[in-house]
Amino acid sequence: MCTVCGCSERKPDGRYREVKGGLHFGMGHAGVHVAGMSQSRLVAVERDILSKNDGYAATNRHFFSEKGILALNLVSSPGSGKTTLLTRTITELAGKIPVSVIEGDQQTSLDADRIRATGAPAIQINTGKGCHLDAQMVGDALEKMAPERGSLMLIENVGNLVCPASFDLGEACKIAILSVTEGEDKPLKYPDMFAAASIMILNKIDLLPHLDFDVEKCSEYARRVNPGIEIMMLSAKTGEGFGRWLSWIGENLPK
Ligand SMILES: Nc1nc2c(ncn2[C@@H]2O[C@H](COP(=O)(O)OP(=O)(O)OP(=O)(O)O)[C@@H](O)[C@H]2O)c(=O)[nH]1
Ligand SMILES: [Mg+2]
Repeated sequence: MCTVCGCSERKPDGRYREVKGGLHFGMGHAGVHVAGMSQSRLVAVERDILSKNDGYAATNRHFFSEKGILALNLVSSPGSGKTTLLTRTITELAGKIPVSVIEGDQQTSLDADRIRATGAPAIQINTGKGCHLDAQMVGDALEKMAPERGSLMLIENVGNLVCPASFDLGEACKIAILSVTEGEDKPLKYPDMFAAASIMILNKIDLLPHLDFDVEKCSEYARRVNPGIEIMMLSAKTGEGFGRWLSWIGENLPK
């Protein structure tokens, strides 16, 4: 019997494994540790949460498919440039593709205000203590927004490189944005996010001359966790590299 939480699992399987230089709490079958909760209980709770989420995600995906909408889920750490990327994307696509935005943040409507300033419709979701958007929240926002047929729906997730990886919102794909000021090691440190993403956008490349960020190494790390990931380099500030991003959107809009 575990002396800490009273579960029937024993250390190291139930709580941690000793690894070189430390303790790894993610090697039990739940892949995560919560104080006082057994691995099997954790697996049951996660399955319950994610299966309910998947039901809502399927409804959202059906909605997008029926309306010929390309929905993208933008995920990253705080401040990597998601909203800047969105505002430039909206401006560049003005008069060509209608765009609407769902913004996710714990608090404030600052990002939705930035989007609305471009003229595009935006709805802000505040998650309170929550660290990610879930599919039910997005479904509620869709009911209020009624996005146009054949449009682009950009969903900016809460700035967090961990939790949004696990939640399907019904999007066509997740796009991970990593700015070059964050360091090239992030795909290895937060592998779930880069494994879940179809594209990694390396943003803020205008700053590369001032940094020691290793683009080759970062790309190799991203491909190590996700061999199929597409990598785009751009600057949401200057617009450098934006052509490829805009072409990708055009190619992936439902015909
Ligand atoms: N130099 C440079 N700065 C950028 C670029 N993109 C964004 N920034 C700056 O980075 C800061 C954060 O940008 P945001 O677009 O607010 O980042 P975000 O990911 O939406 O942030 P959260 O919503 O808080 O997670 C701002 O000061 C932007 O002006 C870029 O390509 N180059
Ligand atoms: Mg933002």
